[in-house]
Parts: sequence; structure tokens; C-alpha cells
Amino acid sequence: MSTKPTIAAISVPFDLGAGRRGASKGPKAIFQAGLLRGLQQMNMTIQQVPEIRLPNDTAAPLPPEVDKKNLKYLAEVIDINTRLAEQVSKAAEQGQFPLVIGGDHSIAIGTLAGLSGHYTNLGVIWIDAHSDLNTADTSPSGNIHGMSLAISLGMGHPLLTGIKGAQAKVKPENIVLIGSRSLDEGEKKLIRSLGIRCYTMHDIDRKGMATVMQDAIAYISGKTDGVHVSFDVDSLDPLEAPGTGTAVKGGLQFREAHLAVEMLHEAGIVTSAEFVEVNPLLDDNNKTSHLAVGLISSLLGKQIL
Ligand code: EXY
Ligand code: MN
Ligand code: MN
Ligand code: MN
Repeated sequence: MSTKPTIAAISVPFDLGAGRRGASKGPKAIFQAGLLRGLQQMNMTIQQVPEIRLPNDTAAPLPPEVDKKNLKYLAEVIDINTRLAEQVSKAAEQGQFPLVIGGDHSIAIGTLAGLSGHYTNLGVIWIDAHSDLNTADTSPSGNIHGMSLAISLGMGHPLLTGIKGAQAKVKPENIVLIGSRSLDEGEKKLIRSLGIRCYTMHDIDRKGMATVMQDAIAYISGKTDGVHVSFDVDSLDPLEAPGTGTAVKGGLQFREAHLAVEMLHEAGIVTSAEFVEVNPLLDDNNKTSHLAVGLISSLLGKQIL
């Protein structure tokens, strides 16, 4: 982006898409770690949107005939994402930069639903240990945070894929996965059959993060009219990001993660972002919340010198 847009900071204290509680405390911890101060020091204009919550923590009920098999907290995930999609869409409509702070990764369903109407070809850079490409049929857990990218591709329960209309919110050729190292069998099949671009930890080890990001940016920038960065902090190594619910060994190092977001900033292609899966209950001295603040700042243009 050439001129600095206003950042619409959208907090989503929601964790029912995950298998363990605590990511709902992520937004507060990230703000306490200095997010606003950091962005203000960068001369960014921030508009804080009221938190996205379920009234009285209760979801609109589903009709009894709805099949909820292997979809935990389906009603809550539908309701929160319907609300989130509205706010994200409003922010994009106003030309703002939606910055969604989670919350577990199921909230990508609402973020992408809200964004998709504003782009013909929305690009998605999914930085995550996982691919979140399960459906109720392939999921080993029934946790919807492991299904959000599949749902955004139009695969999954119709009440989830139908948020903001039945059309797919993103096309497989406009997705890049980065940092993958824990993929279920059904997810691997889908990545192969849809030809989704996937840079695993092995690729990052072999080529280095700079080359991977250069390739990823070249792959996505020509064919998209907006790029969303969906950053799951479990992409980092658990030694760097202990405060997350589905930690997987062998992840990104601190500088690799920063380099990735710094290169995305330099490319000038990013139009929205979300940071998810910070779980303060599992954190060590707010290390992961501070890490998230650093990564958000770097993605939005914080310079070392
Ligand atoms: N693939 C596993 C599942 O579907 O249950 C684990 C998913 C974790 C999802 C997150 C946070 O990126
Ligand atoms: Mn994820
Ligand atoms: Mn993950
Ligand atoms: Mn930095």
C-alpha cells in the first residue's frame, strides 16, 4: 500500500474452535504487551473496533435437524464468525486495514468471509504449523480451528461455508502455506489434489526463509488484488512461542518469522492480517504476547534502523 491506511483493530476473544481454553485471553494479553503503543510509535492511525463477542457468551441456537457430527461448538463458531465477517467487511469497505487479533484460528472463517467480497482474487498467506484443511470427515479432533482454511475454500458444513454467501471465499491457487509441519492425511491429499502452494519446514530448512518468501511473494503478487496474512503463532518453534495450544516442535526461529513479515511489508502487497492462537494461560512471562506485538509491528512496517 502506498499511503498508510488506518488500522481497524478487531479483537476476537474466542477459543471454542480450539481443543483447549485460553486463546480467548489472547487479545487482552497482546494489548497489554504494548500493541497500541508500538503502532502509535510508528505513526499509525488505529481505530479500535468493539470486541467481537457472543451476547452473554451464548450463541444463536441451531435448528435441531442440523448435523453437528465432529464439529465441536458449531453454533458458537457460526455465530462469532458471522459477527466478525460483518466488522471486517465494514473496515475493508472504508478502506481500512483490518487487523484481527484472536482468538483461535477458527476466526479466519469470518475474517476471510468479510474480506472476500472486496476482492476478485484475494491472496492468503497462511503461516502455521498446520494447514487447517480438515473437514468434519477428515478431522481427528472435531476442533473447527483445524478446518478454517477448508471452509474458506467452500469445503465443509454449509452453515460455515455459507457465512456471507455460499461462494468460496478464496481460490486454491491464491493460497500459500508457510511453516507446515503437522499435516493430517486428508489435508495432504487436499493440498496435492488442489495444487496448493506449500512451503514446509523442510523447504525453509533447505532454501532459507529469504528465498521461500521471495518465491511466495512472486507466486501470489501478480495474480491477486489483495493479500491477507493469517499468522498462527504456533508456526514458531515452541521455544520461541510457548503460549499456544497446539505447539509442534521444529518450528520457525524468531528471526525467520520476523524476516517473513518484514519481507511481506517490503513487498507492499498486504491488505489485511490476523494473529491467532496466543494462549496466555500456557505462556511463559508473556513471551508469546510480546512476540506477537513484534511480528505485527514488523508486518506493518517497523524498521530496525
Ligand atoms: N490438524 C489437527 C486437527 O485438525 O485437529 C490440529 C489442528 C490445529 C489447528 C491449529 C491451530 O492451527
Ligand atoms: Mn492454525
Ligand atoms: Mn496451527
Ligand atoms: Mn521486528
